[in-house]
Amino acid sequence: MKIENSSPARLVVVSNRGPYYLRMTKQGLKREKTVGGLVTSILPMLEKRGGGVWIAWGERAGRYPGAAGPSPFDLRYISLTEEQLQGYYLGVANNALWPLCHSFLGRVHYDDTEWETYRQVNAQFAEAVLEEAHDGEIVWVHDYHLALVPHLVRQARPESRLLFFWHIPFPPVELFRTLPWRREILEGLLASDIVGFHIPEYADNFVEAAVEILGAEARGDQLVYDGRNTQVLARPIGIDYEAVSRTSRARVIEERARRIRQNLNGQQIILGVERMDYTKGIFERLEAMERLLERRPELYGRVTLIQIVTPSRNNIEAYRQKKRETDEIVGRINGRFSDGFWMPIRYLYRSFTPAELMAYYRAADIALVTPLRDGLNLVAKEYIACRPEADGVLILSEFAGVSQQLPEALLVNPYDRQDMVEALGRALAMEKPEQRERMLLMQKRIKEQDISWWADEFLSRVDDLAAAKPIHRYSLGERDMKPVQPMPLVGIG
Ligand code: GDG
Repeated sequence: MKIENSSPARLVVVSNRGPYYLRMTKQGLKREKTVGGLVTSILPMLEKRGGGVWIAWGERAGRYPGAAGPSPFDLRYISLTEEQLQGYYLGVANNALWPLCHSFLGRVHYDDTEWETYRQVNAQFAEAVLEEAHDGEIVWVHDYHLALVPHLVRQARPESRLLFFWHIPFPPVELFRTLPWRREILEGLLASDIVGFHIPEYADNFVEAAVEILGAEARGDQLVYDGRNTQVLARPIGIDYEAVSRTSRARVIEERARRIRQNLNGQQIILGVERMDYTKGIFERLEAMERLLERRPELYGRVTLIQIVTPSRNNIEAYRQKKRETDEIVGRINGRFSDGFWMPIRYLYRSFTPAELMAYYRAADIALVTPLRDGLNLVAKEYIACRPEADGVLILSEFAGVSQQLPEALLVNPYDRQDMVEALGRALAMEKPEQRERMLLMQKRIKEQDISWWADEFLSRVDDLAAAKPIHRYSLGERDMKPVQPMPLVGIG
């Protein structure tokens, strides 16, 4: 079933960041797409669905029909004060939940005052939801910034149809226990009809936390708590494969890719693309590159790593620190190995347009996607979609959720430099037939499990729940308890 036909219900999407930055110019209001994994997938989903509203934080608060452009949905931007952003976004979301969920316990900072702000801001989002959502509409809340919203909406409007998707890993219960607000977060999420994660490991961690910390009861894929059921579902988010693949074949992108290759005189190109973040393993990857060059002098002048890093969260010290470390190691490696004609690392620290990015994907012989931990990772999927000749090699961290969908990639442990060096060696030497065999399998899967598939996996289920229409809607046994199809992924325990 395609999303277009799956349900007539209008969708209310709620997330911290919206799809566009809006700024006033002499020509009027201009919009510019924001960068990040959530927007990459959710924007085409809402566009395809053809109606709805997206509620998010935005500097220009207000309601924008057509999302201030020709979009088929409206935007509702909520304004937050500097102090609120500090506590809710930089504090709880980025200094507590982000490191905790990526298992970086040493970077975690818990602060009660910031938590108060997080609650306050979640209440503000919930209020906007209550204003925007009408009877029968589906409210789909996204990510760890807004974990309390489902509970707040449910309290005010018990019959709401609520979905929640958690885009980052959900940590093992031993780590999650350290969170002072663990009960509230779990209760917040359990007010949803469905809570979604990318892969079964995160869903299992969540179920374990709900059982151990809240005393919820696990029944199949349902959690029973406080007199109601919540379905827990693992489905990896997709990209708009057809659109990405089609655009990447455009003449202008081909031409740009050709120029990138020409500039590097036919060298083999290795590519890294990410936001500046300590979870993405940029530093470790550069160390692996250094070791490769130490061991293989015959590669001098024959291989270049293009490392694109998009500035992100640079008002947090941990991020500024990572930026300094990255600058230093790039300087060290280039200083050590460059010979005046060749430079092993091209380090591009800025934001690119989607078209520019696609040209890099097309130009690269190898994509090096080696986060230390990543909920899923869309860069790997985009690289695959941008290989019309079905060539190229993907080196992928086993700690990225997407590795479960892509066993044909060269899987590596990003903490193990030797493993990374060996994978680079293998990738540089891989013959075209092997590249093709692996790439075709990956393309098939990522194309099938695209954004429409993913959205439909959730939306059709929430429709089924509504169709069941029990009298006491949330009491056990009255919901549609049909078993969920086994997850169509490979290699999951
Ligand atoms: C979170 C989770 C999960 C990057 N630089 C530029 C740019 N990008 C785009 C990429 C890609 C997106 O940003 C990054 O997505 P990721 O999935 O790799 O990572 P996060 O932003 O951390 O996303 C992640 C995701 O949510 C979805 O659930 O996969 O695990 O952490 O689309 O192409 N885009 C443009 N210019 C850039 O310079 N235009």
